[in-house]
Amino acid sequence: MEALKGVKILDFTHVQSGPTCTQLLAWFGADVIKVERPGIGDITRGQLRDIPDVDSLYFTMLNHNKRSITLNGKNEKGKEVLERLVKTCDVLVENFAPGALDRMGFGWDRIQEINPRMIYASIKGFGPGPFEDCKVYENVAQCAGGAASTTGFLDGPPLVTGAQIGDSGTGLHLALGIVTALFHRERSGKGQRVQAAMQDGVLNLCRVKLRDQQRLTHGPLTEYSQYGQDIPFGDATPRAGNDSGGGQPGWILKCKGYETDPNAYIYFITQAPIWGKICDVIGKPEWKEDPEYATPNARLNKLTHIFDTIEAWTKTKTKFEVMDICNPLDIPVGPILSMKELAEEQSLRDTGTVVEVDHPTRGKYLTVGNPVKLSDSPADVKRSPLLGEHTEEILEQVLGYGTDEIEEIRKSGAIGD
Ligand code: CAO
Repeated sequence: MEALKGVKILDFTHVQSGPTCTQLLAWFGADVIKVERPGIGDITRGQLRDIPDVDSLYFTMLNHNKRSITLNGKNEKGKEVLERLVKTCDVLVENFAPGALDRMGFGWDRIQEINPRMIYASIKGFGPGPFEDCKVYENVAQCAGGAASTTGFLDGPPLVTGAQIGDSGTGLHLALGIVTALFHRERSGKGQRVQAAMQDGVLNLCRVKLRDQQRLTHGPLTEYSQYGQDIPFGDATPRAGNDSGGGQPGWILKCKGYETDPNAYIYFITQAPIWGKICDVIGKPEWKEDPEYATPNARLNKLTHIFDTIEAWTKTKTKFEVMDICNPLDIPVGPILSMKELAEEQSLRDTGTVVEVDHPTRGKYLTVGNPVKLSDSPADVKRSPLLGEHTEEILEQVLGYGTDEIEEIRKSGAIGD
């Protein structure tokens, strides 16, 4: 049984952050009704297109399991329909630029008047403060949330990461807020406002870097490579290259074939309890007893030399051979997997994490399925809707409009041609 069966989501989201949230809710079984502008729709339908006149992968991969209704929220008749949707649905989710829904006449006060049980969930770039009116995209959030200043190499510029922690990350945060508010509504009978700012979401994911910021006032960060390299620390958490985040030193090391394969690398962690096994594997058994290497503290100022030595060994093996040798010894290692390798990985297909979907105009494509697995409520990934594919169905079945009324709505231009 679908866990969120019966929950109706009025989905006013677009681009990536909001759609990530409502897609998750749809996978958990909610009925997600995506409202799109007639004739235009979510702007991503037409962005980064790989096939002419076909919804882009950007759109299809973020809007599975939803229904699409076209509706002009600025048209009088459209507003009437929208009001009916607000009355009928449990949750409204939006990630417009600040103030857009208020300008349309559907601010929080109005929503509460129409439906006091409604949960009104929003993503914005920033919370209240100096930047609250700004429009924000992924990389802006990564920069403003502390990720960019702490990513990259010490001697290079700040870096953004390929993981969409600003958009998809904040969508995830919002989804948690929504189900929490739904749980609360079960007991209180009242809806509430749920807000997630992208800056806050990124900072939440960068929590350990704020930890390090405070540790800095008590001395150098000894697990950072720069400590062993005698490079002084400044007054803010520095970029740490590929250093591992915690107290278990790690680094990305070259493997066999790295000269031609950009992903022939492995992440290698020198976890303290298995130090002896590492020494044996890399041919340095003498390091086990040598006081200069035997303890984690003694090793801290030699990490660069230690990883160079381990790399001399990993360079003689493929990343998968390193995995095969190290995993039985409990040495934590992780291959650098390319998107190509992930797309072809059978175990990810078997668990439904990578799914092949069929689309009427695109044909077959791959997507990432629900990464959160519920034992009694498996997610069945269904293709994204075409623009306005369910307009009549929703007007009729969800809102109870009759044929004549639908004709009248159509004539007003509220749902397009
Ligand atoms: N009917 C009528 N009008 C509609 C409509 C509908 N169904 N759907 C959208 N619109 C209107 C909005 O009301 C808005 O009109 P006004 O500006 O007149 O109020 C207009 O379309 C454009 O909305 P927008 O400003 O949100 O869109 P944009 O492309 O200019 O900006 C973005 C995009 C993402 C920068 C902005 O929405 C934003 O900052 N969102 C919050 C943060 C966020 O989620 N960012 C991540 C996006 S993913 O990278």
